[in-house]
Parts: sequence; C-alpha cells; structure tokens
Amino acid sequence: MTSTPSVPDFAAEVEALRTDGITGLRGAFSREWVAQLGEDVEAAFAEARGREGGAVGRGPQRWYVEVHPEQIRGFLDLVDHDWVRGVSEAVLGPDSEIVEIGFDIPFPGARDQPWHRDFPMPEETRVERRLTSLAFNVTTVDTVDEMGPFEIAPGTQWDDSPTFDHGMFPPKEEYGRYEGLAQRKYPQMGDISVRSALTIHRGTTNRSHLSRPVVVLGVDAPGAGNAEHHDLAMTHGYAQRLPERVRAHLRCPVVDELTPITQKHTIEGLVMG
Ligand SMILES: O=C(O)CCC(=O)C(=O)O
Repeated sequence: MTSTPSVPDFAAEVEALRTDGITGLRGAFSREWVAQLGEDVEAAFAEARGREGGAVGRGPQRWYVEVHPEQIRGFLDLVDHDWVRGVSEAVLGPDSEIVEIGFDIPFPGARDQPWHRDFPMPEETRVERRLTSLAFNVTTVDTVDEMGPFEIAPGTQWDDSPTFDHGMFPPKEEYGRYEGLAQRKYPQMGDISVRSALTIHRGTTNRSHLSRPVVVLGVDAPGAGNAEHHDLAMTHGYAQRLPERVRAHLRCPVVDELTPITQKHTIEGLVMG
C-alpha cells in the first residue's frame, strides 16, 4: 500500500470561493503582529490624509488608502503566509501577481454602503466561470457589531446583469435579495479572509466610537489586468531583501525612491455614499 503525502491542496478554500465567494482562516497571526499592522495603517492614514489624493472617499467617514509594501512592516509575513500563498496558487495558478496592498478605514459615522462589487465582472469569469483575482482581508481590530461589520451576500460573485450600474452596483430593487443572503462578518485580530472582489458586499453603519481598519491584499491571475489600476512600487534595497519566491509575484516597478501614491482606484458610486 502506498500512502499519499499530506500536502495541503486548499481544495476546501477553492470550493468555498466557488460557492460562497468568501472563506477565512482564524488565528493566522498573533495579536502583537496585528497591533504592529494597526500602527502602520494609522501612520499611513495620517500621511495620506495630509496630501491631495492620498486617501479616497468611500462614503461618509470612510476612506481607502493604497500603500507601498514597505510601508507595512508585516507585508512579507502576510504574502509569504502558507495559507495566502496556497490559496493564491490553487485559485490563480503558480504565476499569480500581487497588485495591491492598502486598507479601508471606516470611522464612527460611516454609513451603510450601496451593495457593490469592486470592479466589473471580467470576461473570463462571465464566459469561463473562472475567478481571476482574489482580495485577502486582515482586520486590525476585534470586530463587534457596533463597528458596522463587513456584510457579504454569498454566491453573488456569479451575478451577471446588464442592470448593474457601471457593472458594479446592483439596482436598489435587488437589495431585498442581497439582504436576504447577507452574512455579517466579525473577524478578530489575527484572522485572514479571502474573497472574490466580485462577491456583492458592503460596509455597514459604524455606531461605535472606534474605527474598523481592514487591510486589503489584491492578487491577480496572469493577465487579469488589475495592476493598471494600482501604483505599487518598491525600492531596490527592499526588493533585494525579499526572498525570490515572493519577489516573483511582485512585478511592480523597482525604484530609487518611493513616490507617495495618489489613489487611482476610485469607486465613483461610493465616493459620495
Ligand atoms: O467595510 C469594509 O470592510 C469594506 C468596505 C468596502 O467594501 C469598500 O469600501 O469598497
């Protein structure tokens, strides 16, 4: 009898992403690691708010900021985590590309967003039912209901209708169906989730006195084309310090000096709330 070596194949995650369009891993990082991530997010937010175009509005009291990998001390730990690497490879293939690192930050007073996906459905998904990108999320706080959790409607990554405004916003008449499907997520410090950015979702009303930052890592299959909406770059020194297995997935410019990012990935329908 031969025994099969137990190499994780991430089949459960692949299946969950095809069915629900979201899954997660509890306790992937220590609370200390997440606290440091939270510090880097706060510093990047303060820097981005201090200049024109540094943070993009995603509704009242809610912003999105894209950063460079070296602004996040835990970037290497995150992208080199076995689960992040394994799920990326299982869904997107061996040549996946890291195209985005940033964060959403809803503050007290943030309201329910319109239901949306983060970009229109690509042809590969519509025609071949193939997911060509993933969004990994890491909360920097323990989520409680008052903070206005992230809400997602499982299975809706495949929804395809010409009635979607800009290919991203389902019509208000459909809200009842999304509300019927909706699951509120309460990730705790250390948890990671992964979703298709096509799965219809929204941030909800923050009634607490705390912000609820969430880091977003965007990974594409070759040719998916999301890199053109982002401005990731790294310095020569940083690139040299990365292990080759990670550098191979970062095809961004390598520069002498980083230029602060002016946000490109504006979701017009979310700006005014
Ligand atoms: O509140 C969240 O966790 C996500 C917000 C969001 O989907 C967005 O700003 O596009």
